[in-house]
Amino acid sequence: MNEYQFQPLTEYREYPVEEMKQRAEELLAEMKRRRSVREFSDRPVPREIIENCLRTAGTAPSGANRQPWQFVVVSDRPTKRKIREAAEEVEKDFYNRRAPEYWLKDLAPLGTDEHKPYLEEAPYLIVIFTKRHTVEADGSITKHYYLAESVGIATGMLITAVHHAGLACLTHTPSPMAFLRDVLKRPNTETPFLLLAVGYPKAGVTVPVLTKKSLDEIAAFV
Ligand code: IYR
Repeated sequence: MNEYQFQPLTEYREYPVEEMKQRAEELLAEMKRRRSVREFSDRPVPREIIENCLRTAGTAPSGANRQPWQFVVVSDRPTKRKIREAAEEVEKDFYNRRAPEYWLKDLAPLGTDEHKPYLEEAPYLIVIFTKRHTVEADGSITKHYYLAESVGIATGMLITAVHHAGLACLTHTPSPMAFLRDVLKRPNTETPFLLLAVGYPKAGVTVPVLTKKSLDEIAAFV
C-alpha cells in the first residue's frame, strides 16, 4: 500500500451538455470584456476581494504541487511611490536607449512610454515572485519545479479572478525587474515575475483598439 493518501474526487461537477456549452460561452463572453487599463481610479477596493483573488490564484496547478509563488500586495503610498520611481528609471533607459527600433514600433499602438503614474494611482500593486525553493524551519531545502510554468498559470488565474470580481488590472514587466526584490525586501530565493496593478479603471479611460487572433490562428485540431 502506498503511504500517501488518496480521497474520492467529490468536488468535480458534471453538467448536462447544453449547460456546459452555455457555461463555456458565458465565460468566453466575460473574458472578452477584459481589457488592460493603464489609468486607474484611486477609489478604494476592499482588501477582502484581493485576498479572494489571491486564494483563487493559489488554487493553480504547479510542479509537484510546490506552489512556487509569492504574492506581495502593496497598498501603502510610500512603497508604491518607490516602485514607481524605480520602474520609471529603468523604463526611461529602456525607451531611450535599450529598446531597439522594431520594439518601439511594436509598442506604439499601445501608447506606452516611461511614465508609470498608474503605479501610484492603482489602489493595489500585486508583485508576483517565483520562489526557487523553500527553506524549512529545520534548515532543509524543499525544491520547487517548473517555476515559470506554475507561476504563469497562477498569474493567469489571478487576472481572471480580478476581472471576474469586476476590477481592472495591468500586467507590467519593468525591465530589469530586480529592484522589486530590493524595494520589497524579499529574499534572494525569490525572483520578480510580474507586477499587476489592480483597481477600478479611471472614469473616461480609453484603451487601444486591438484584436485578438481567431481560433483558427491559435489552435489546431488534429
Ligand atoms: N516594460 C515596458 C515596455 C513594454 C513592453 C511590452 I512587450 C509591452 O507589452 C508593454 C510595455 C513598459 O511597461 O512600458
